[in-house]
Amino acid sequence: METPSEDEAVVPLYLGLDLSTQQLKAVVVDDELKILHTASVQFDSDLPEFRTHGGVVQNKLNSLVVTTPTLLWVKALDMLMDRLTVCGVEFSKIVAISGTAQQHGSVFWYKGAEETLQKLDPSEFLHHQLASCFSTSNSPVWMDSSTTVFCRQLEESVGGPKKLSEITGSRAYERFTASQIAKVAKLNTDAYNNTERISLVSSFLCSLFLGKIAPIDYADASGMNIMDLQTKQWNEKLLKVCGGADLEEKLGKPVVSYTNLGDISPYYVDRWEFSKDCKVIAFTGDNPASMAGMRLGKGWLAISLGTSDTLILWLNERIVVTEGHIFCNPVDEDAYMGLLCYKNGSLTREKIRDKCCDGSWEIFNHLLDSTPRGNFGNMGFYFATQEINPYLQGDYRFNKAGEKVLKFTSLEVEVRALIEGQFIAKRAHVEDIGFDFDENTKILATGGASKNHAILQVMADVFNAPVYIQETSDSAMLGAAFQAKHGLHRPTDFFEITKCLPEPKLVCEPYTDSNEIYAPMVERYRKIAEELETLVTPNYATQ
Ligand code: 5FX
Repeated sequence: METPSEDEAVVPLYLGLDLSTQQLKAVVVDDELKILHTASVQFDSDLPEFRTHGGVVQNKLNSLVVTTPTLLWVKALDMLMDRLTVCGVEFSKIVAISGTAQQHGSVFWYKGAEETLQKLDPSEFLHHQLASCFSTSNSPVWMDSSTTVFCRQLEESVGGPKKLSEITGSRAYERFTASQIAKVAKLNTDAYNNTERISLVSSFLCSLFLGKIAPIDYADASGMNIMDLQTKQWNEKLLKVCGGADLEEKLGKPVVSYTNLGDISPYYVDRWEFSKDCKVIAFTGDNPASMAGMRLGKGWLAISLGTSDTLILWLNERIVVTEGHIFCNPVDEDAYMGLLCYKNGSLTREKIRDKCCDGSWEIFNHLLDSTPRGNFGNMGFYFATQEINPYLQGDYRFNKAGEKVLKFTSLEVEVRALIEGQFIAKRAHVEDIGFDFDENTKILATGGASKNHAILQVMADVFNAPVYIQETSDSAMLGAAFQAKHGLHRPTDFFEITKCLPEPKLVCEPYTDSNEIYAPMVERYRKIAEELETLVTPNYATQ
């Protein structure tokens, strides 16, 4: 057999897509996973005809109802493909595609939609051909919180929130798909009855590439409140409460997250000159894809410090949790991932910075560095907006004797109380979700505040673990591109596929006495949170 000349040798490329709340983005990487091209479409500014704000439409009569016109996403894909062409992407070299999308949102395909997908005309835009393919023209998205009554029904049907969490990995949340489907089935029955299939946003985008309705992957399916995490099948009782006998068929069978679903639709071969052998790998949710993009393996905990703080962690086993979420692991079907979301992130940190430091991070860091670890026994918990976990709002300050105080004695104590308090609570929750802390624990810090060394030092000390950072941003989109290569090359392990990438950089190590100082403070936090929470009655509709 002749070896191909350099010109003839095909350099494989991989395409990763990310359909987030405000934009649709794509990245093309080479075989070494090096970024070659990126392109994006901003929903508000590039598609103004849909009149979205931040990519969504808030219902004028009921602000809890938040949706995105489904056709906007289709049109965004038409535009994105044009932009990738202008960038000079050689579609014929792409050997595999995968993608990711905001979690929990749903797409209701009208009867006959799959046939339309199978017979797409390559001379026409997708959005012209799919205009009448949706039985609800607006897709509920993760920001919707209008389904409280259906959440309670779901929990009651299986014996309470804890039982629902035991089955699905989470108690009922308004944004999770099961209660959203139940709402459509109950309040928009005609649309529900005319629905051929229901996709998550991720599997919907995947369907557009596959030319038929794509299966939902295990990791994103775990954000629905309807899949049994043990059997990885839809739970019969929950199917019944949400939709009825035909819901199982509408959802299709879920699959392992890195499943190779087969060849790309001929539409892309004819219209964009993709190779007919290009494979489509199952798409997943943005948090699981971020886990892949950060290459978060065993022993790693990712802490994203942004508008809302988010923690993602690798779990070997699953335990039952009533706060936080357990999802199937996107890169290893035998493992799980934990997800903890907090509403009080950078805005709360900025509020204290403005109050104590005239808006200066420099002064903030100076104050943080000038107070001792443990803050003389003072502890503070600050929730500028209603927090999910713990379910509290307001500022709570405690002195060394455990007494509630209205003010601390100095600004530096306040600043340290804020940062220590945020990490102490997170450490308690990470322990509660089943993460094993040991000498191999490593933290990956991401998001805006991960550039702040003083904050990262407190993180290292409270968690008693070294803190690392990584150059890359857009971890969900990159995770999708890595998953494209992983899915194509299975059974090769994900970490083998991605080992060509640079290692994260160590930025902070804990002081040797950190655990002695913070382990008792974590215990103190547990007691304080429990006591404070008994004083409030949760109104879960705001979560
Ligand atoms: C997670 O449960 C969420 O609702 C969000 O992180 C969305 O996935 C954002 F897209």
